[in-house]
Amino acid sequence: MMSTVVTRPDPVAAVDWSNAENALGYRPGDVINIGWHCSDRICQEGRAAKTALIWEDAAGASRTYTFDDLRVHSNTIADFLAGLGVQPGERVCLFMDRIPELYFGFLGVLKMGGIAQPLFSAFGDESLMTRLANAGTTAIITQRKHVAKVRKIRAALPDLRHVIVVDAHDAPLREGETAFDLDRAPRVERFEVFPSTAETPSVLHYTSGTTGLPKGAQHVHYSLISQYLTAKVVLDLKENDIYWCNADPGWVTGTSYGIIGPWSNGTTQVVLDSGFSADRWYAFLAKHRVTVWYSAPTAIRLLMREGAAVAKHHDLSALRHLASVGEPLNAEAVIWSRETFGHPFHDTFWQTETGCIVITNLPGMPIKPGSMGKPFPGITAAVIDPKTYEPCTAPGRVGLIGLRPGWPSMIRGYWHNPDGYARKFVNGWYLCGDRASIDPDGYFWFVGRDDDVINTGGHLVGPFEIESALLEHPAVAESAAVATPDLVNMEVVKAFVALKPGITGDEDLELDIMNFVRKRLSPLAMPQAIEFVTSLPKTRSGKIVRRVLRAQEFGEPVGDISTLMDE
Ligand code: 6R9
Repeated sequence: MMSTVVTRPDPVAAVDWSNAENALGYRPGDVINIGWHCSDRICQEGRAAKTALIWEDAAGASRTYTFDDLRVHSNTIADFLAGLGVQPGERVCLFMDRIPELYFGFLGVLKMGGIAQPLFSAFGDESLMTRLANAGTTAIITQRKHVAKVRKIRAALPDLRHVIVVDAHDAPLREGETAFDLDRAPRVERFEVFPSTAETPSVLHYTSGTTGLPKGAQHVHYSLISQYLTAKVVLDLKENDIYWCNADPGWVTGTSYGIIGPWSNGTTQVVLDSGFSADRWYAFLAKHRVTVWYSAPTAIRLLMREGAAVAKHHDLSALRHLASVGEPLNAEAVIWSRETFGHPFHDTFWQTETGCIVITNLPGMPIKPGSMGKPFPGITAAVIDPKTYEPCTAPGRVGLIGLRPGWPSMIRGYWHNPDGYARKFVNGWYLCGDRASIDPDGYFWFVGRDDDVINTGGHLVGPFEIESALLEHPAVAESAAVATPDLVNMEVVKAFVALKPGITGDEDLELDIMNFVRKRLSPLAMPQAIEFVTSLPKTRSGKIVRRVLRAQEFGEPVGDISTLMDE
């Protein structure tokens, strides 16, 4: 019988992590620093004058930077941080819109040996607070428009010694805040890059699970090996490509494939710091003659909703390779993109924890629309039986996605949470928390998450964080946050709320609660619907059973409810 442990897709059977080590000139024990590899090394290879970044904002302002600019600007920020006394190993949070300083700052933090902690600028003060407190962050680099959120929580963050504002210009700052202006700062041509080695911590990304607050996924500099190779092979990056990854670096896609992957390959990339608009996006693709585009299913569904005709107004003939990540890529989206752009979106599956693409449709591999493809060479993936924790041998059986640990970009732990990390491993497999099946040809088919995490528009939000925020609202006694279906975002947050005695729920209260969560957490975490209930389904030990509510929302069978409390 055919085994459903799949290790190698056919088209690139010769690809191996050692290819990346050789290409990057890395030998075990060498110094390896992502910041240096993405800038200085490219310059040393004779590509200093090559364009690294073309940046544009919502208003149409645009700036272009070479790899030498990347080198010098990241040096300048690294030198500035070191000058403030920020030490190697300390966490430096990047809390900015997608402005050039975010990208240079990311490389600069890594160059001085700090741990880069990127967070979405859309986060409210409570989301920010949770993550800065957990990481014991020393410095935060932000913009004037976001500094108020930092001010609100600063007194509760004793480790936060430096608040750096990149666009203060001559506006007054508060005591303990420091202005940094890249255009005015003396250019630092030479900076002694921190001699990090393979296991030196590099990036800390916060990701949501079912229980507890978000966990800090801790990456190391050696992750570069995986990110370099998967960007080159899966995204098919070539010397003359113009590459666009429309992910924000607050999300792992925006760092692994919005900074490290492309720049370690010396690829020119474009960044659009602006919200979604089909016309704007197509105009951007056309203007810059983008050749490789890495996007996400929700964005693709939004484009589909606008209709193929909008695309026809723009010259998208430069596009040659499309890829997608973050949520299930439905078959219709693959077929639509083939018809509209002449190229199908290639699905890629991975996680904050994996650091790189692990299951994918490689370029040249026949695509089965709706399937995630096969494991990347060097990754051993299987569907694990949830009872025996052995790989399912029968094709088509649904089980848990399991990966054999040990590839370069796998996280080395959750920050200050070794137990949480240990719980992800069973019987020698790292369990992703997702369910899938494998067909007789070895293609993986995503089925759903195996926990209560809500995937809204490709962003994971944890029910615990939302419920904690809900409980702070004066009218709320108890709550459960679950996913409810949505045409564009696939899932959105719905909250079931039991009110305190004497309070009745009405539309005003509903809006008030929604805004309350939006301000504290983020627009994505905000419940799009609130249902007032008198009680919530619970286990006999008093735990709220979200899966019952979720199943109702999706019209699915509720499953075994024999342990639920009879209310
Ligand atoms: C990169 C990233 C990881 C979770 C993952 C799964 C979902 C990601 C997917 C996908 C179906 C795909 N996911 N890619 N589901 N098809 N191609 O998304 O990281 O934010 O940690 O999310 O996202 O549920 O476990 P992260």
